[in-house]
Amino acid sequence: MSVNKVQDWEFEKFPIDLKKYKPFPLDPKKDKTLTQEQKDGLIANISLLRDVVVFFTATGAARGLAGHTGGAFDTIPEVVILLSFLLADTDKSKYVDILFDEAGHRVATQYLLSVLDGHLPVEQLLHYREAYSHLPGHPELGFTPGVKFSSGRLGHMWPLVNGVALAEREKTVFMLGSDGSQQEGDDAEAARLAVAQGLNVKLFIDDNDVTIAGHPSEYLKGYTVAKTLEGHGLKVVEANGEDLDSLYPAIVEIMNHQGPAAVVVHRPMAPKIKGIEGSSHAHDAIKVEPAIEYLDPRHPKCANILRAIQPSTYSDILSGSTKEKGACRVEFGEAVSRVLDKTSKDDNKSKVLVVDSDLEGSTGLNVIHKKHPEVFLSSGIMERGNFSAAAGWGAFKADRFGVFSTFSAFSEMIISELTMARLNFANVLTHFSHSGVDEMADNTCHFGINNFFLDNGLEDAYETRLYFPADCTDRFTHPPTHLPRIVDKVFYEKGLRFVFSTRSKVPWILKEDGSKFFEDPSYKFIPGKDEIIRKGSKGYVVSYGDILHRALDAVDRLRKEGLDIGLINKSTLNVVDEDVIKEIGKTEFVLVAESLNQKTGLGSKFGTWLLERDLRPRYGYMGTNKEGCGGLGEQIGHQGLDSASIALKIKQLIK
Ligand SMILES: Cc1ncc(C[n+]2csc(CCOP(=O)(O)OP(=O)(O)O)c2C)c(N)n1
Repeated sequence: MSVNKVQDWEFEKFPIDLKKYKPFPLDPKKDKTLTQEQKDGLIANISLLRDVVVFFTATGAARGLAGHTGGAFDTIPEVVILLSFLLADTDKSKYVDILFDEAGHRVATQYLLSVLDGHLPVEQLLHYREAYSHLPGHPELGFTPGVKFSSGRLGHMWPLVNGVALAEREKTVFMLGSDGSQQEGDDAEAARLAVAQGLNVKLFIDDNDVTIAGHPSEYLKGYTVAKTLEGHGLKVVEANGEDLDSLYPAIVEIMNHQGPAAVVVHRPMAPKIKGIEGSSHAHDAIKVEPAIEYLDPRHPKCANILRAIQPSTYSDILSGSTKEKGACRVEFGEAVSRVLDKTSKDDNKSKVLVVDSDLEGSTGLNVIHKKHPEVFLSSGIMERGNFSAAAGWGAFKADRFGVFSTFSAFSEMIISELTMARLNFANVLTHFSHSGVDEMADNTCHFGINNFFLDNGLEDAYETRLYFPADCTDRFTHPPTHLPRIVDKVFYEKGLRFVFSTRSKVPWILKEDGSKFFEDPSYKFIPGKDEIIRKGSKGYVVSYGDILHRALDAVDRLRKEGLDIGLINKSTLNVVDEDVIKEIGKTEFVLVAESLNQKTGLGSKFGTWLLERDLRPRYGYMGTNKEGCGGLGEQIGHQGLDSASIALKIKQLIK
């Protein structure tokens, strides 16, 4: 369970005095320039709110819950000015009073607004991203008091904001934007609609030239936010975000323009925070040391609280698997690199193209970037276009293979592109990391649970295979285990091949004699064949991925009680292994346990597969069935997918 030392800490409600925040009204029609007093007031408010953001986002970092600081910190000047506009709109006739944000990871702003609006007690901010704190990694409407919209998948907000503007024609709608989110194709569509319809949408785009993997000016040459929007027909004004003499008039100018308009706000990310300014490290939650250095001279109490917080610990050592764990998502890059090591750089270059979408560090592609730059393409946050580029590379000519990767949640974005890739006989190996829900403090919008949507071709279509490795190579002992064997086997196969991994590390699956199951030299990965992890006669659990070791713990415990229950690892998710289904279908029960969506996952199909074969064991299935609770490992218990819940379900199926 998480250790929360802050609750024992002696401090008045919150160690920064938010009463010092003194908002005042501004009307962009009348207050076209700022008096010195207004300027000073804005500067004081900006500085105060920025300190609050640094402090409470750093509590997430201190607990090991990650999070984001820089983006929210950046946009505070725009937020403070917009709050002044809202304050001047006394009869609420001019503006929709929501600061929509297309970069949902900047959720710290929304939590702060919720506090300022009196919906959240300020001390709640100290529980940023903790499980059950109702402060998850992205804003969720209906989940956090005072939060007014849901956001978190980049590029998805502006199109919705257009709808709000269409519904409230007489009002102006604000949206905070980012140079990362603006890379998404949906934003281009939204721009066209906003211009065609003359919508009163005003964008305030933090153009800090930082995203997760680096600087757009380096990896996406030719991309400029301002020129893009101008090209679509918006009114665009550029400003220096750290100079009110530049920022305020720019904001006033677009506010007085009828129709869609944007201020493109230039600034280095996290300006003046020593150690992270201008770097992509500022995108994530600020690390404790620079936060302490920043806060010590301003709010020593905050710095002391950060020093006192202990990282959350979450331990679930289970029987049947090792206590050590490995990161399959990182190992994917290693496994691909090992395949590429076998051929010359020239050969690789002519055959393989690996396309990243700004997540190389999270999905393991950075290993390929480093070891095999000859095949690597850094690209922007443009999953649809990037997937299709990988597919186009892998189509139309034999012996070419595209590789693509991002989080599983965003697999939902490429479904249509996938259909066209299939109809063009494309050969693409895609790694979707962050599958399931484990350790997803980013919460529901980042759940990667609809992976079966990817198997959306017809029975006679070009081949689609979904693979979910159970464990990865042990960095210390090295013999290949499950993931590298799968990658090695399928890398140069034809068709659309998907490899899934989880955000969380997973342990190594053990045989009953204690040796590693997938390290056995006699083990061969055969696509479409299930692995029998434990043989049983009474009934079977069918599982895979991050639930396999949890199911194994449940099965082993019940076996010790004398119940002869077996366990299957269904590593090829979408192919029926006729031998195995026959064997398990003849036992008393079959339980599918998985972390994908209970509505669309394996469990929603397996029962049909059994009935089609006239196999009628008692049948149960369990998968992700609830919106998230935030936090890390707590997500699994929240979904009832822990080993105790699996054991209970097995017992319910035994008569
Ligand atoms: C559709 C989608 N793709 C990828 C991500 C993962 N992601 C979260 S933030 C981010 C970078 C965003 O950069 P920017 O919006 O400029 O924010 P900043 O770094 O300034 O905070 C990425 C790639 C996502 N949330 N949604």
